[in-house]
Amino acid sequence: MTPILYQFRISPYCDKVRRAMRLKGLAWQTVEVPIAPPGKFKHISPTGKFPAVDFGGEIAVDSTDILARLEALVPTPALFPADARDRAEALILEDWADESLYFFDLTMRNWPQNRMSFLDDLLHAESGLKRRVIAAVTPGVVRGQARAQGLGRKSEAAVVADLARHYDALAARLDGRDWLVGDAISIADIAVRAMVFVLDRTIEGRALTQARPGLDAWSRRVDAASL
Ligand SMILES: N[C@@H](CCC(=O)N[C@@H](CS)C(=O)NCC(=O)O)C(=O)O
Repeated sequence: MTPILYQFRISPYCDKVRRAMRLKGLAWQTVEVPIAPPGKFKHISPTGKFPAVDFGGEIAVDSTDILARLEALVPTPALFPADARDRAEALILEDWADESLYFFDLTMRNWPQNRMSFLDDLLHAESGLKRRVIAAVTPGVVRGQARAQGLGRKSEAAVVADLARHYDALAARLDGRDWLVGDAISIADIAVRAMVFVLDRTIEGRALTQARPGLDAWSRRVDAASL
């Protein structure tokens, strides 16, 4: 059985799933979900959110649930630490990446100075009129999502200061150790790296990573294991 990943290539949650599958040495097939019109794969993901993975007819949606399924399918190398306290920490960090860092991605990639690379990544499979229409509509839609969450109401300087604080916390946690939790790569490293990876595609995010050698070295370490 070869799992089928339904993805938006640009999505850090989809990157997280790809990294987990590579780490576990799994082969998979990819179906790229079109940005528009929405709903084409509603039978796969009723919420319209991706990633979704078809495991031989059983569909898993949500990257956290998908990683749990992958862990059951291929237990080693383990992504969920065996020690209960480490596992709890890893899951908290994973959720922080998914539910907090993600909104820095959504907010910062839509800033005018970063928008060109954002739209290029988002629309890699689109051309012609469809590409122009989605490119025209997307900034307003994404701005609305960022404002609804709250980060999008802050000044650029305040957002960068918030992210710098988060990166300082990551750098401090990584001081003297290779991985975020315990002594092996885990779901925490995969989830956080997937977000840092897209944030590195913003001018401000890249500068923040480069100013923290420990964070930069960890990024390369996670990539070597999962890219
Ligand atoms: N909690 C979900 C989040 C997935 C998610 O929000 N994916 C975005 C792409 S980055 C999406 O599908 N957005 C489409 C939509 O909201 O309609 C996970 O971990 O998989």
